[in-house]
Amino acid sequence: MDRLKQKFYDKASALKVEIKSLLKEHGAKTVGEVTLKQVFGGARGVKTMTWETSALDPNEGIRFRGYTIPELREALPKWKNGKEPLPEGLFWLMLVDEMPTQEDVEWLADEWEKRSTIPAHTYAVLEALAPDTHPMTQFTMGIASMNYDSVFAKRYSEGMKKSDYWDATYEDAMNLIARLPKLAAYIYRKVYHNGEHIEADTSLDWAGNYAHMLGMKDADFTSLMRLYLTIHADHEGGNASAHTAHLINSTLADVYLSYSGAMDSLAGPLHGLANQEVIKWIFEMTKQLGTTKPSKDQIAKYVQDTLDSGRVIPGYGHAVLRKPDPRFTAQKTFAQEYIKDDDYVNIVWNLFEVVPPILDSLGKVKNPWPNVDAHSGALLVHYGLKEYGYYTVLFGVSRALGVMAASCWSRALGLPLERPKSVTSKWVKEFISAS
Ligand code: CMX
Repeated sequence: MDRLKQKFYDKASALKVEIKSLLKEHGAKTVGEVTLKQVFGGARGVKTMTWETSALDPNEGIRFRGYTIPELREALPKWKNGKEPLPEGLFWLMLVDEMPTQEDVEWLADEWEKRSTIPAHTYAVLEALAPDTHPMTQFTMGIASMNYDSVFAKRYSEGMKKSDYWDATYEDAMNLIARLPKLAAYIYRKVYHNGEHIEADTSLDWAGNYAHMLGMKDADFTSLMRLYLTIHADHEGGNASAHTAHLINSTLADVYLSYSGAMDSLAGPLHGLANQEVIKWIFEMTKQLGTTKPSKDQIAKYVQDTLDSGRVIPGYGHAVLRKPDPRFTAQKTFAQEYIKDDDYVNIVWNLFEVVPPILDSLGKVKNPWPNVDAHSGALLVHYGLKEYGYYTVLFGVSRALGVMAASCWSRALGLPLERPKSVTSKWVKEFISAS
């Protein structure tokens, strides 16, 4: 058994015993009430699952195993002389709740490199699609096609014991994460660079190799990728993509199927696709105004026009957060450190001043502040990755880290099939008259 797998097994076995006795003693305790507003309103705030890898506070934002993003930027191991945290380290932390050493992350980078081969039939699936199929559709189909060699699916069909589910899930999760940069880079080069693919550089880390296979040469872009793939990795379990994976996974479908479903969820404009929508909307603004240096008054009018036309302001608002997203702040800090006077970065910063009071004035928006998607596009454009139809794939590569770690926990803890209750509007009316 490899060192990470052994560590995970020891931790998960201990927690499983603990949860069993905790439920025996306290299983009947109430953790909250559900109002009719929540029943009709997308279950906001209803506690319905456990998710070990991260927790989201409305005011403070995300903590990964107790660490904030600025803390992780300091504490996680770096690559060679790099300044940015390595996603390998975050995966280790999320999976086993221990800060990894330099040696641990180097072992993991090496392990993922060994597991990174994409099956030939997956490339054939991608090549069979209409060439201008959206990159997220290509991504989800590529991922689903790899269920063909799922360790979990194979062992299940051979009669695997329940107590071994975690083992097969760990193998699939490690293989899937290892393959994603190659799959994602293949899609990028196929759609935007005439299929001129770039061989992996096996001496690099997971994020560094991804940047290399995309064809991005600037060392600062590689640093951005290490940070980007770290901060997008997890946002507790209730967000649409993580929750989709959790639901599918609970049927004992393997992680290729559950993660493909998660990516279908991420591809919606109210969730991950917002990162493409933000920069598209900013490009439309600069085109309409005929300048890449719009004044704050011009920006305010453009924002108001967008609202008047019945659309949302992409990159703003959140179902849980009630303050600026620390993932937005981390990207702003990166831009302040690495980038001098970029027109699109300046627009993003001016939007940060202009949008919140306008959204506040509507009197209905619960969170007028920027979310993670408000900033990422301007950074990518700065380094020359301007094909915004691809942006959600980058988000999707990162999100696998949290969702795969959490999937291992779900199987190790033996979490059951998820099956909440629905009611009809007729039931609601009868319930009201009876109460
Ligand atoms: N622009 C305009 N109106 C907004 C808004 C925004 N950015 N955010 C919320 N609102 C509106 C809602 O549409 C809703 O209006 P109606 O009552 O007329 O339907 C009202 O304000 C109340 O919504 P809310 O309770 O504040 O927000 P929700 O929890 O319902 O929705 C979210 C959250 C993210 C879908 C919403 O803020 C939004 O549409 N934002 C823009 C899209 C976006 O950036 N999504 C990315 C989120 C991060 C991610 O998952 O990647």
